[in-house]
Amino acid sequence: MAPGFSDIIEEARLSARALLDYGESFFNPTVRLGVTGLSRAGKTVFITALIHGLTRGGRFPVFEAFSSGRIARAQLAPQPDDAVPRFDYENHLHTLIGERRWPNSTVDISELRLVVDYQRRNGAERTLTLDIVDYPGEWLLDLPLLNKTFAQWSAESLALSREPPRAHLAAAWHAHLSTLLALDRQDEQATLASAKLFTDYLRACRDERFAMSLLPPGRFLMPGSLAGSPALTFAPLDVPADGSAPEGSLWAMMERRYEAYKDVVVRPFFRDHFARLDRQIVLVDALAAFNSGPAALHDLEAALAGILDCFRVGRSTILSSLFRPRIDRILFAATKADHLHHLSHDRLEAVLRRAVAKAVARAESTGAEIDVVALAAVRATREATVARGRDKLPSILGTPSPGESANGEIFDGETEVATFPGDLPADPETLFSGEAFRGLSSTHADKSDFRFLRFRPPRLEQDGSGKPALPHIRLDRALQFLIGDRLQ
Ligand SMILES: Nc1nc2c(ncn2[C@@H]2O[C@H](COP(=O)(O)OP(=O)(O)OP(=O)(O)O)[C@@H](O)[C@H]2O)c(=O)[nH]1
Ligand SMILES: [Mg+2]
Repeated sequence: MAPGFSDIIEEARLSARALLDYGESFFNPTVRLGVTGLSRAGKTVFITALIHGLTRGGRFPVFEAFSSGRIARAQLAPQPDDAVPRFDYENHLHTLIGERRWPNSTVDISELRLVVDYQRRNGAERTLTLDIVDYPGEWLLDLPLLNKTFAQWSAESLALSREPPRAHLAAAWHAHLSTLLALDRQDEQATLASAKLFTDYLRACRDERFAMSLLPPGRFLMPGSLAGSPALTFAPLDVPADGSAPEGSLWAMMERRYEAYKDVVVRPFFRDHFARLDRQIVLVDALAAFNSGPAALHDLEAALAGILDCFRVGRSTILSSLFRPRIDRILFAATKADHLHHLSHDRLEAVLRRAVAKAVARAESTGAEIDVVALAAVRATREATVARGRDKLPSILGTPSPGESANGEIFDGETEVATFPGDLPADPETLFSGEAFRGLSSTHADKSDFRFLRFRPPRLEQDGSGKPALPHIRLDRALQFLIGDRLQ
C-alpha cells in the first residue's frame, strides 16, 4: 500500500525526533530502557529494586561491571522529558522498605534518569546515562491496531470473544450486539451501551480467576483522562470484511472513533515513547496464569506473540529505512520467582521460553537479541524443607500479606508460614497441552494444582558486609543482559 499523507508526516516527525535523540546520545551515551508488562506484572517493584540496588550497593555478582568494582557511582538525575511524570522512586521505596507493603498500582507512563560513572575495561573513565521508562504493557498491545482496519479488528475481537472461557463472560455484550445492525443509523446511546458492555467483558476477563492477557484496546481498562471521550466509546461490530461504511451509519460512527483512538492514543505512544527505546524488558506474571488455568496460559502465549509482533511492526514500518532500528535487546522476565522453590526457577524460565518460542521464531526479522529469565526483583521468601508423611517437600517460607487465605485460614500479615505452592513440571510442554492442570477458572482454590499466595516484602538483608540490601533472585542477570555490554 502506498504511504498516505499522514504516514509521511508521521515519518517526518519520527525522523526529527530520532535525529535529536541521536545528537544527544552522541555526546552523552544514553540507553533508554523500556520496562513493561501487563498490569500487576511487577514493573514498579522491578524498577524500585533495580535503582535501590544500583545506587545503594546491592548484591549483584553476575552483573560484571558492578561486581568487579568498575562502577564508581550511580545516582539519580533530573529526567529529560518535561511532559512525562517522574517515577516516584522515593515513595515506592518507602512503602516497600519502611512499611513492608507493596507499592500501589500505577497506570501511567513514568520515567527516571540514572547516571552511572564507570571505568571501561581499558581503564578510561566514562559516564552512561540510563533512562528508565515504565509503561503499561496494555499500551504495547495496542500497537498492532495501527495496521488493522476497524473491520479486521472487529472480526478478530469477535472471534476471540466466542472462544471459552471468554464466550461466557461476553454473553451480555453479545446479546446487545445481536440487536445492532452495522447499517443502522448512528446512535449515541446504542454506542455507549455497546462500549460499556464490551469494557465489562474485558474487565471480567482480567479478573484473577480468568487472568486473560490479550485485552485490547488497552485504554478501555485504564482510561485515565480519556474516560468517557468519544475515542474510547466504540466496540467491535459485525461488519462485512470488505466494503465501506455508509455515511451516517452506526458502522461509520464506530469506525471513525476506532480511527480516533489510533490517532489520539496509539500513534502518540508509538512516536513519543516506543520508537525511542533502545532496550526493552517485558515482565510477565506467569504465576497468575498458573493460578487461573490452561486457558490463561494460552492467552498469555498469544499476548506475548502480540508483544513480539510489536517489535517487528516497529521495525518494518516507519523509521527503519531512515535510521538503524533501535531496540536491539529484548528480555522476557518471569517475575515473582520467589514464590517457587529454587528447584523450580529453571522450570519457570523454561515455561516462559516455551511460551515465547513460537513468537521468537516468527520475530526473527526483528534482528534484536532476545533472552528469557525467571527473577524476583524483591525476594519475599526463604526456603525450607517440610516433611509431609514420608515425603520431604521443597517449600517456601514467608509472611503472607494480611487477608490472604489458604485451607480456610486467613492470615494476619504478621505470621510466617511454610507453603508448598506446587511443582512445575520438568517438561514445560505438558502445561501447554489441553487441560493439563486445574486452576481457579475451573475449580475451587483448594483443588487447584497451583496456589501462589501473596507475601509481604522482606526486611532488608544485613549480612555485615556493608550497606543493607534488598534480597532478589537473578536481578543481576537481567542487568547484565540489558546494559552489561554498554559498560565494557
Ligand atoms: N513476592 C514478590 N512479589 C512481587 C514481586 N514483584 C511484584 N510482586 C507482587 O506483584 C504485585 C504487583 O507489582 P507491581 O510492581 O506493582 O506491578 P506493576 O506491573 O507495576 O502493576 P501496575 O502498576 O498495577 O500495572 C505487587 O503488589 C506484589 O504483590 C517480587 O519480586 N516478589
Ligand atoms: Mg506499577
